[in-house]
Amino acid sequence: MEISKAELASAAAVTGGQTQELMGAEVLVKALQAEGVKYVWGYPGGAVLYIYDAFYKQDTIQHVLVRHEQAAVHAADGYARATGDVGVALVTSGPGLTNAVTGIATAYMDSIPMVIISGQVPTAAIGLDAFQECDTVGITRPIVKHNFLVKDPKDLAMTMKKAFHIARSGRPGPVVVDVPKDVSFKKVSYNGYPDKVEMRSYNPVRKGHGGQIRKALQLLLNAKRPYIYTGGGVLLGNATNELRTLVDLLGYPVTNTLMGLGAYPASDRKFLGMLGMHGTIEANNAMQSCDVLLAVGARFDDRVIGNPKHFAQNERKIIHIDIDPSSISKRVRVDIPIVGDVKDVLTELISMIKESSTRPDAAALSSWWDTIEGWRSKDCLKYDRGNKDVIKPQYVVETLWNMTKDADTYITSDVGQHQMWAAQYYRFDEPRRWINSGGLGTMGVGIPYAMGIKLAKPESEVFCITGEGSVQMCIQELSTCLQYNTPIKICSLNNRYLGMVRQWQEIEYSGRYSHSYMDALPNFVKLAEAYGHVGMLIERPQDVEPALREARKLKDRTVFMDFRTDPTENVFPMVKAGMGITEMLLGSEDL
Ligand SMILES: Cc1cc2nc3c(=O)[nH]c(=O)nc-3n(C[C@H](O)[C@H](O)[C@H](O)COP(=O)(O)OP(=O)(O)OC[C@H]3O[C@@H](n4cnc5c(N)ncnc54)[C@H](O)[C@@H]3O)c2cc1C
Ligand SMILES: Cc1ncc(C[n+]2csc(CCOP(=O)(O)OP(=O)(O)O)c2C)c(N)n1
Ligand SMILES: [Mg+2]
Repeated sequence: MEISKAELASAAAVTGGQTQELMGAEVLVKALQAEGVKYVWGYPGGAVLYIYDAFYKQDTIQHVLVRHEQAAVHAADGYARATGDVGVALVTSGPGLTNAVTGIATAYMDSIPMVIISGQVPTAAIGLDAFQECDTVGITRPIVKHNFLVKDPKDLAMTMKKAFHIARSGRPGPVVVDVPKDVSFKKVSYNGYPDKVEMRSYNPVRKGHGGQIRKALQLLLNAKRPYIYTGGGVLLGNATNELRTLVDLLGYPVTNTLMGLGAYPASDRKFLGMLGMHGTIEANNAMQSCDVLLAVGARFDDRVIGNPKHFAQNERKIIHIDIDPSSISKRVRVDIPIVGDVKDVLTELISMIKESSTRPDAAALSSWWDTIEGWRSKDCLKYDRGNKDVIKPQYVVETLWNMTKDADTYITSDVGQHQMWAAQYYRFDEPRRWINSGGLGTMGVGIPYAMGIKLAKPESEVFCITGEGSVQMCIQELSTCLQYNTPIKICSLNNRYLGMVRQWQEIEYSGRYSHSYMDALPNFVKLAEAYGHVGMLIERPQDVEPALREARKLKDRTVFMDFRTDPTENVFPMVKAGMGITEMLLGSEDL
């Protein structure tokens, strides 16, 4: 549903500048309208019925009725990741909220801006074990950027203003607004939505310290083996252009974390691929061997640095740009911290480089690049491409990439081996096109992410790369896809195993495959058809490309492609638990 600005303004404003007597629920909806919210994913229940009633009386916000609250939060989260806007979900009290918890934690771990509105029992009943009561503020406290329990409808408008501000500013994150039933029912004088918000205790820094940036510049320009390590913060801060300019000016090698893929174009030669547990040799070796590391919006996750003792063995100077001071020196000691917004800081750094007469040491850089090319020549992502007997999972992803690289495409994934193959073999050149759960690693996000994005981007092609394990965790949303006409393409790399678990059991638990195999799986083709969609079974390598081509032709249909892939394929490179990031297993011969 497209909403004109005029409609929105009139929806959110008070008629003729007059005070209106409104129910709390109506104030809430006006707040959402004033924030420019277009979509809300939710599920009704007793505690939110006044809010649902207020939704019934408006037509600028489209509400999407999901089939499970977890999916409501994931869908809103996927929308937020793809668009940069705040995602909004609405759930009822008690089980509605507890079902939403996984979605909230998922968004929190990846710093995604969201507002989750939950119903609560009436204020007088709080603490009395009332029907469908749970301590929402207590339950969600460790997994939100902030949460509010609104006790008076007079506070609703300002609370919503604060919630959106907190969610999207600084290091983004989910904010829960818990609304007791009487607060949504009571009438209150409404004077319009606040246009300003001030919180003395919350003032995230945007501009980096000039002196620190200057020190960083000196280190960077004098480096012999420089490396730029970038993460999700570049995407969250919409700073891909600045990153590109910086890399072009310096000519230094660059890597992305799993969360940062697309922050720098994967097809550019200066990109060394993803680093970390399943990163490339060149990306991991450069991390270990560099003498100056510029970390940009990346948080030195344990999947990235491997064994911290091994990481610390090589001396390097570290510059860390991050908007959240608590990210700095959390896992590794940093030499030059720069707290600020990545876009602001990179802009300043770029202008200092342009003004400076010093240039990178060309001879040292050229020798560094020679070393890197040596690592790259090992071609660590090679696999049995020509296999005619069994579908290699990498081949499905690579074929999809070849077919869609020039198209307007979004790729979501679930969690497991398929996620890593998607990250390694789909080469993302643009920001916000790769949507996955990195920090919490939540199986089940793939379909809700895809349907959330497709609603907002109806002209784009949205693919969900999943596994037969993960896809069953939110499969009920196929029903939502039909109702709201969000035709997505699901590529299930069905290896008949909880493959990532099986891989760990093979490598770390001497092949004791404890409960990583499902003896009974549904017929996914029939299941897709039962939900009103198209199902395809693909069993031979030569059928992969035709199936993808046919699915893409079915523009208006959701298509479930059940690719029967090699059940024992493993993800390589792999850094085993406790090992250093350069101690990689490169293939089954290393096992
Ligand atoms: C099965 C599996 C395997 C995985 N394997 C790997 C792997 O091999 N390699 C890998 O990289 N990851 C891997 N991960 C993901 C990993 O767990 C982490 O989620 C990921 O490494 C974190 O990425 P990041 O450092 O970019 O941080 P993010 O979680 O994206 O954090 C972003 C950082 O940027 C900061 N920030 C936010 N906004 C701004 C702004 N405007 N300006 C400045 N700073 C900002 C934040 O404060 C934060 O510190 C795997 C996950 C799973 C589930
Ligand atoms: C909700 C949840 N439960 C358990 C896990 C642990 N886990 C990580 S990957 C994985 C297996 C995923 O299997 P599948 O979806 O078939 O993907 P594959 O690894 O086979 O590609 C499991 C169980 C998780 N990440 N999320
Ligand atoms: Mg599987």
